Amino acid sequence: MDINNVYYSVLLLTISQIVHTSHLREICEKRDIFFEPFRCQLYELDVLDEPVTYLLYDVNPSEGFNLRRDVYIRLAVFVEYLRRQRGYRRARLVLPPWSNLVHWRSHNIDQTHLFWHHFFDLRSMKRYTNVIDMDEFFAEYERLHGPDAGVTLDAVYKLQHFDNMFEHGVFVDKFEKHVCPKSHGYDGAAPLPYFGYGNFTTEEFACLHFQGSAMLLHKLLEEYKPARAQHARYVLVLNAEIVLHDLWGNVDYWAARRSMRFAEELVEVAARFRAEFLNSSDQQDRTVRPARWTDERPHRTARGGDYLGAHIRRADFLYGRDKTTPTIQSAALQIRAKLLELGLKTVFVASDCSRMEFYNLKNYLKRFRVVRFVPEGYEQRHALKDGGIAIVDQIVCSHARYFIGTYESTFTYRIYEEREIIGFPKDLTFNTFCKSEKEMNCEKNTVWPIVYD
Ligand SMILES: Nc1nc2c(ncn2[C@@H]2O[C@H](COP(=O)(O)OP(=O)(O)OP(=O)(O)O)[C@@H](O)[C@H]2O)c(=O)[nH]1
Ligand SMILES: [Mg+2]
Repeated sequence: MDINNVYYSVLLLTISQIVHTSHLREICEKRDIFFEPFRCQLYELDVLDEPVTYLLYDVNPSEGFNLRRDVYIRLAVFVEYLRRQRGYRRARLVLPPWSNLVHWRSHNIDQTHLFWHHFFDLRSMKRYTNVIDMDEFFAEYERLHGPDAGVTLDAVYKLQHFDNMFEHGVFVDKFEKHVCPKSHGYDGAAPLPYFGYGNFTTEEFACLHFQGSAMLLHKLLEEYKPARAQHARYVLVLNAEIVLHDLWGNVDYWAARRSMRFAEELVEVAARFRAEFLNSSDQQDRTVRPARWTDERPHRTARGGDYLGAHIRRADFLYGRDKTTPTIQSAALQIRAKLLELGLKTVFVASDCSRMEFYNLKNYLKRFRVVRFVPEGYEQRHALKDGGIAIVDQIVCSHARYFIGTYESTFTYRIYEEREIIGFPKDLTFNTFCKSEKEMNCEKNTVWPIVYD
C-alpha cells in the first residue's frame, strides 16, 4: 500500500466518521453523546434506518389514578422489550396527561392536562425506559413537522374485550379487527376526541377485540406496519387497561415500579409534614434511599416513624364494596387495638372520607393523636392538586412503623409496594382492615413481595 492509498483510506475513514456521527446525533440522546461517546459510536448503523415509533395510549376514563399507574408499568415493560426488537429500537412511550379523574373532587381548581412530571420524577422513570411526557412529545412533533402542525397519527387502535374470553375453555392471546360500534366510531371529520386536545387527527381508526399481555402489541404493530418506510410512526392505543401484564410482580415489574419515584416537590411536602407533625425523618426512621433507584438493593431494615399509618378507603367503596369495608367505628376499634399492641400513640390517617367521618373517627380514638394531611391553604391545594394530596398521603403512610390498608384498594396496594421498596419487614406492611373488629380472620389483601434480579 503506497502512501497515497494510506492517505485516502484515512480520509475516507474520517468522512465516514463525520457521516456516522451526524447520524448519531439523531439516534443518541444529547447526554449520551456527551457522557457515553463510545457507546454511541457502537450503535449499529441499521438502527438509524428504523423509524421512531411513538406509542401513545389512554385508559378508560372511569379508572382511578392508581390503576393507571399499573397500566403504565405494563406498557413501560413492553416498550423496554420492544426497544430490543429489530425495527423498534427507537420506540418511545408517550405518557397520557392526567385530566379530571372521577375521584378528583376539588372543582374549584383546574385539573386538566396535568403532565406526569407534576406527580412523578420523570428523570427517574427515564432510567427504566424511553418515556416522554406529553409536552415533550408536542415539542418533538413540532421539531419534526414544523410549528402549528396538528398531530396526525398513523393509527388509533381502540381495544375491547372479546365477548367470549375462553374459546373451548382456554384463554389464548389474540386480537381481531371488528366494525366499530357507533358509540366508539370515529369518522375522521372532527378532531380525534383525545384528552380534549383538539389538534389530533388520525389516518386510520380501528376497533379491535384484544386479549393477551402487552407483548401481543408487538405482533399488532408488526401486522399493521405501514407498507412504505417512515421516519416516524405514531400509534395510539385506547383502552390500554385491556392489555395485561406479561408477568405481574416479576423483576421487570419491580424495576419499572421502582423507577416511578414521586416528584421531588411532593416528597418535600411530605417530609416537612412528617417532621412537623409526626417527628419522623429518614435518618431516624432508617428509610434513607439511594439517590437513584438503580442503586437500590434488597433489605428489610426500615423502621419507620413512631406512628401507625392507616388507609381508610370510603366514598364509592361504601356502595360497591360494603361487604368488606368497615364502618368508621369498626376501623377506629381496629386502629385502637393495634396502637395498644404496638405501644404507639399516634395514627396518621389517609382517607377519602368526609369531614364528618373524620370527626367521628377522632371521637372514637380520644386517647390517641389522630393526624391527617390537610393543605396549608388554597395556594398549596392549588399547587398540589387532588392527585398530589393523595400522593402525600401515600408517602406519609409509606413511612409509618406499621401500615393497615383497605381490602382490594389499588391505592392501598401502591402503598404496600412503596414500603416494599423502602425496605420494611413484610408483617409491618401487608395488613388489611376487616369488615368488623370482631372478625380477625377475614380475607386479607394479597402479599406481593418485592423481587430484585
Ligand atoms: N387524598 C386521598 N385521596 C384518596 C384516598 N383514598 C382514595 N383517594 C382518592 O380516590 C382515588 C381512588 O381511586 P384509585 O386510585 O383507583 O384506587 P381504588 O379506587 O382504591 O382502587 P380500585 O377501585 O381497585 O381501582 C384516588 O386516586 C384518590 O384520588 C386517600 O387516602 N387520600
Ligand atoms: Mg378505583
